[in-house]
Amino acid sequence: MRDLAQPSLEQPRHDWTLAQIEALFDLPFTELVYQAAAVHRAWFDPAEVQRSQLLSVKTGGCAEDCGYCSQSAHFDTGLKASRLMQAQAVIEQAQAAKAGGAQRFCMGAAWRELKDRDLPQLSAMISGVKALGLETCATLGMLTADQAKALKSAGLDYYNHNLDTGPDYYDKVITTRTYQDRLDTLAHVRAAGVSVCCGGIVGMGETRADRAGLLQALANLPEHPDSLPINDLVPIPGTPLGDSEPIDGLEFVRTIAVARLVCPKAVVRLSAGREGMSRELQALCFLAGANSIFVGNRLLTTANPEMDADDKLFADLGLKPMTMG
Ligand code: SAM
Ligand code: DTB
Ligand code: SF4
Repeated sequence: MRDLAQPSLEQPRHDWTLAQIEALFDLPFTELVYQAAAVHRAWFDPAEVQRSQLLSVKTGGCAEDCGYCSQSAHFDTGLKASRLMQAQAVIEQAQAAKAGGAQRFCMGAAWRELKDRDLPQLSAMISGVKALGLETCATLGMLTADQAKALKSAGLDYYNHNLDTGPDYYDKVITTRTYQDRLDTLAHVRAAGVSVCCGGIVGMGETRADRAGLLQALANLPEHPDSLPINDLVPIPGTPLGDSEPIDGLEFVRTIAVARLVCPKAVVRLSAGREGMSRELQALCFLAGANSIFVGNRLLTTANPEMDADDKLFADLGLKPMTMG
């Protein structure tokens, strides 16, 4: 009989080697999914899926050159840029998201970094959303230690800041900020006591080794991310990655499964890209350990499945919203 690696149901580890993570990717598909499902069940109720909803509170005109992004000022994507929304308008959208069944509301801004002058408006937004009884999340670019503390005081529960890809592929995708810049922001977020939401994107032309590198970087952070989004690239015409070859669905499921194995206690989000996925592929992702999605028919600037379709998917799969801790 072959010697297959056994699922680790022990405490999370932070000393993963690239070879160990690549060996997980190389497992026979059903073995990998079986192991990931076992680890998923050790830490979570596998029937529960967390539901987050996004709102772009400041769209487009971004100084960064992230090669996948509709919002970068470096590429002509036809997107109309807009200013930071008023807190009250955001709170109204959050109310609607809550009524639709979202548990967490994530406010995204197309910024390279947060500017102190915008803090009062953002703080009003965050505290207003929190007061509705929603978990709050924001993704605003790079933060200083003091800015992270100010957001925490305003009532921020989660901060999303992705590593995006493995360290070796990173400079093929983004040249205007470094991997270390991202790690520094994550450290400030963690130090401020804000939960970390950090993951990446696949389907950008990276190799399996690059995907393993991303998951290694995430697993070897001082603490595993609380939320771990895996985005399937939504190709945007006009961006350098707009014509990328889509990732094979089974390879996407493998990525979810390995994320579950190396960060066993993280809430793994089947994030951007669901609009292009079959129900069956999404079901495989849930089996492989994904336990969060974005709900609502819009992500930041691109489409997401209609709420009705997701409600039906949940009903057909016997899934229910995650009970908040
Ligand atoms: N500007 C901030 C930043 O980059 O940190 C926050 C917003 S940014 C849009 C948040 C994340 O969305 C990116 O790090 C990336 O992982 C993901 N993302 C952006 N465009 C995407 C696309 N076309 N397909 C998949 N994921 C995407
Ligand atoms: C994350 O990892 N994915 C979300 C959220 N964090 C901010 C963003 C997905 C964006 C997809 C492309 C768009 O709608 O512009
Ligand atoms: Fe700007 Fe964020 Fe888009 Fe990069 S991903 S271009 S930082 S909005």
